[in-house]
Amino acid sequence: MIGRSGKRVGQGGAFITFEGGEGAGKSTQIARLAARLRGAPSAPVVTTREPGGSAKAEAIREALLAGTVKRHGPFAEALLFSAARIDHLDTLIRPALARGETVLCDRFSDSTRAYQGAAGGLDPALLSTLERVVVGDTKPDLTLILDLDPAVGLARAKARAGEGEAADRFEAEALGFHTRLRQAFLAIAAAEPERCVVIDAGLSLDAVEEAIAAVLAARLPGLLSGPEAADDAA
Ligand code: T5A
Repeated sequence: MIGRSGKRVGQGGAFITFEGGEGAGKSTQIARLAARLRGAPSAPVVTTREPGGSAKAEAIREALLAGTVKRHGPFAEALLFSAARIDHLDTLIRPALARGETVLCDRFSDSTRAYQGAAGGLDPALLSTLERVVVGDTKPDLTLILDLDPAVGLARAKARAGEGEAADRFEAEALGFHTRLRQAFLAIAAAEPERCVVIDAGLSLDAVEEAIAAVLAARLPGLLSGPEAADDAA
């Protein structure tokens, strides 16, 4: 099977992105899936995140999450998320995929579509042009959209941050913004069902982990069970 990122899935790795609102459980589930994949006879696994994942992109992350770019508007923010993504793709994601590794990425271009587009008000056509330029052919093989009531996700993020720690630039937005985000991610999933799967992130940690493993077994069988399973499924 040829994946969307342009290489054989099953004998090599795959590019898998995790998307969703604040506190949906992406980081937690990436760590669990990475542990599961590392115990399987599959390709080596790299975990990473956006914004970030490379030295330059992590520096841009700091400015974006501190809110120093907010006053320049959502287009400036989209450009900076894109600048970070270009470096991340060039220095980490594409080299790992070229080595046949599996890349698990916490947020990717769907977050720009949802946060700067649907919730921030940028023209979707403009963002899709930007995405074509920035991402090119390096599209995810699979995108897991962790869907959760935004009030629950924000409460989880707040509880994890602990008392006294301020919300970051996007956590601090009103509930209406986060509700638009949720709708935007569900619309992306509905528009691209061959790439995206919605996971109910309101379930227990273990139940979400099992739901993700079931999706992988169905969509990318070689990753959890080795190349033979992928060949059998082909
Ligand atoms: N952004 C990003 C844009 O605007 N445009 C873009 O293009 C990109 C790439 C990144 C911010 O940047 C924005 C989006 C974001 O606002 P971030 O700090 O990386 O900032 O924010 P998030 O990606 O939202 O990360 P979070 O850590 O807030 O959320 P996660 O990773 O979804 O959640 P996680 O796993 O850390 O879990 C949060 C807490 O909930 C618990 C966990 O134990 C943890 O305490 N939890 C559960 N509790 C009960 N049941 C479950 N099923 C649970 N799952 C997790």
